[in-house]
Amino acid sequence: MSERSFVMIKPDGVAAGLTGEIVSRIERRGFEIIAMKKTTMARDAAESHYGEHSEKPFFGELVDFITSGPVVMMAVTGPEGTIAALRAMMGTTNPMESAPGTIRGDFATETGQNVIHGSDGLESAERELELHFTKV
Ligand code: D4T
Repeated sequence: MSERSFVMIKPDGVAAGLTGEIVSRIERRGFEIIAMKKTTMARDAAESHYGEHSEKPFFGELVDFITSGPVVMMAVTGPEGTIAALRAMMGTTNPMESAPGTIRGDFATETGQNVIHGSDGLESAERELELHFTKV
């Protein structure tokens, strides 16, 4: 059984020149990147992507931030457990609590600008892949 996830380097990560480092970590771990693109997310796509947070006080800032510059989107596959393993590589949502060695633990300090996104489950992965890569 294989599993696929939607992974995205956020505008802060792209602006900091972390694309190569993050792509390299994903590849060296043994996961396969089956699609990748650099794009600036449209506002309606961002509102849909973060739809579960639409009532949260940080929603407006979140959408402003994620549409503020180019992101790098990837469809990543690997064996069963890949979605969770990618989340573990990323670290916790609040980077100040992320372990050293994780992407956020090495490269971020703020929850609102935490460098990377990865789907948090099978359903969200399929939803996000369809939203951002209609043909993957
Ligand atoms: P994403 O979805 O970006 O990978 O983040 P997480 O899965 O780790 O965390 P999340 O869905 O809880 O939050 C989505 C997004 O909102 C930002 N955020 C979150 C924020 O700016 N302030 C907050 O208080 C929280 C909880 C960061 C990630």
